[in-house]
Amino acid sequence: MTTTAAAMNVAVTQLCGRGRRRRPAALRHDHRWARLLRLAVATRAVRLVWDQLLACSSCGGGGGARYRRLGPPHGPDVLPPLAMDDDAGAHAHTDADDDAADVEDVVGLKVSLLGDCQIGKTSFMVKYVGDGEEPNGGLQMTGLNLMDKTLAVRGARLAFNIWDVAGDSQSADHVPIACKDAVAILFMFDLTSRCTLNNVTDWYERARKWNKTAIPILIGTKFDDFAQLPLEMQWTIVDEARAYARAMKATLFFSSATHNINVNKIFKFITAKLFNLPWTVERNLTVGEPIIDF
Ligand SMILES: Nc1nc2c(ncn2[C@@H]2O[C@H](COP(=O)(O)OP(=O)(O)OP(=O)(O)O)[C@@H](O)[C@H]2O)c(=O)[nH]1
Ligand SMILES: [Mg+2]
Repeated sequence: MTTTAAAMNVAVTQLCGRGRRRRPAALRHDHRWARLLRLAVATRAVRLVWDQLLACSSCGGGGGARYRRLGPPHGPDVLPPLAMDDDAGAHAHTDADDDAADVEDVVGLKVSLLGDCQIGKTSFMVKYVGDGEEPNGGLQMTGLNLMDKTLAVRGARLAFNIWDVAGDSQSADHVPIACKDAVAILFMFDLTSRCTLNNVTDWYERARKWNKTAIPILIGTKFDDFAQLPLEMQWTIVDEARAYARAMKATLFFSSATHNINVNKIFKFITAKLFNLPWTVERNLTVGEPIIDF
């Protein structure tokens, strides 16, 4: 293990240690009961969605199950079957979505994006939600962008509420609100800028103060630029990124918003993991390709 990885381990261990302050038992139980209840409702809704999807894919998209697909036909909006090149065509919520589900059965999933300046967080979010969409939402502040993407299947809807915190120091105040109640936190760094990977430790530490349960995902951005670097350099970064991911107990993805690599897949991974759905992502440890490690 590298010295950096060891240092990261120590940081994470200390962090976890600090996080173990105990609350009164009654409070803990209330909180846990509310979470369990929410999770049970959410799980039922998503299982319904998932069953419909499986039914649909098993009949080749026609016949048996009836559901309305969102966006252009080439887009894998609603948790399509896994394929390595299935990242094309993310689409924003549109008016057409509104009549796709006439039941107000929305499962909201808050996801936070954290990382240094200029590493591609906003580009990643915009790529996922849909090209041409501007960051918006019920809350607009300097340094904080919100976007929603709703996936609809007949009577059920799944809404990703994405909170994108700018990487400058003034925007760090938004970390608590962005992380609280998030189901997943995406810790992002630029694959072509090593210090942005080293700074993930700070982002992780800040985020875990406010949320100890969200699924951690480590994302190396700008894979398209990274792939142009000499292979030895790529090896070094891959090793280091994998060590960070292990220390954070995070799944590691290399992605490119520009080339739409592993953008949709990350959100599908979150959904499958949250609801224990029968969808698994394949590991890819081939240097020169977009790494996926867990
Ligand atoms: N080559 C390449 N450039 C990218 C990619 N994603 C984003 N960029 C570029 O990186 C720069 C920064 O992108 P942003 O999405 O604004 O970065 P950010 O992390 O939101 O930055 P802050 O809001 O300042 O924290 C822009 O010039 C993007 O065009 C990518 O996948 N590949
Ligand atoms: Mg941004």
